[in-house]
Amino acid sequence: MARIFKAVILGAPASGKGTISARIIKKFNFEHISVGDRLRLQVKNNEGLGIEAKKYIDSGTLVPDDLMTKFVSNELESVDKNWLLDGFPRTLNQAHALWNLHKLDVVINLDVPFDVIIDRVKGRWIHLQSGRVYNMEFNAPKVFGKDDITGEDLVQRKDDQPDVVKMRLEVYCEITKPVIEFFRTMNILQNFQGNTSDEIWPNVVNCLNGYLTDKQISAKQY
Ligand code: G5P
Ligand code: MG
Repeated sequence: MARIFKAVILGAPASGKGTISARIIKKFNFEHISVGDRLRLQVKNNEGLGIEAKKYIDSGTLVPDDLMTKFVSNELESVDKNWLLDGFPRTLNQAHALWNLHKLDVVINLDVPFDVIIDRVKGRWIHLQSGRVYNMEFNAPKVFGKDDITGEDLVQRKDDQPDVVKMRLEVYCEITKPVIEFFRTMNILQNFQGNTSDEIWPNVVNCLNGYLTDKQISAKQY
């Protein structure tokens, strides 16, 4: 059996992790595990970690490490194909915990200027059930307020309000940035700079194609 390729995607809030991840899973054979999407669904259903996590998410602060690490290791246990973890780790404790459990192949870091992020986040709408993400200027839904695939309602995230976005960016600078350095010292960090996802995407494809020349790793289109 082919071995499982293990990847993480990092980046500031609204840097395009969900957008680039959706393109990766469309092109390559990965399962996308977006920690934020899975938490939001549990918040909506008032179940599992969602009950405890709601107050942290709404205020733009981080859910405690022990809860998050348990949540993510459980989510990863049932995955039997290449995976792309989005939104974890976000603290050095989480990074060490993940590294102890899984030796990652690559960490994709999206490096997008904060002024670009602040501008684009205002136009974000999401489909809660699937995590599909839209933007009124960049990738608008075909029908305003409706998901392209299911026709269900789109919602705006509470934590996309300007004061909460500011808090999330501060938390990112103080707590998450050291995680990038941690993976740099492990020699698995790939940094992608750009103002748009379209600019970043071809470089991500080249990078993953490089890894996927390894015959052990299966790809959808190759
Ligand atoms: P999340 O859900 O992981 P964030 O803050 O890391 O939240 P977010 O907001 O989901 O990340 P993203 O996925 O990086 O952003 O970005 P995206 O959704 O793809 O793109 C943002 C917007 O820009 C979209 O509208 C998209 O269409 C648009 N866009 C993309 N590219 C372009 C472009 O080129 N041009 C334009 N104009 N627009 C574009 O975490 C949420 C909370 O959960 C908790 C925390 O409370 C966190 O705040 N949490 C954790 N807590 C502790 N530890 C962890 N590991 C945690 N993980 C989650
Ligand atoms: Mg996201």
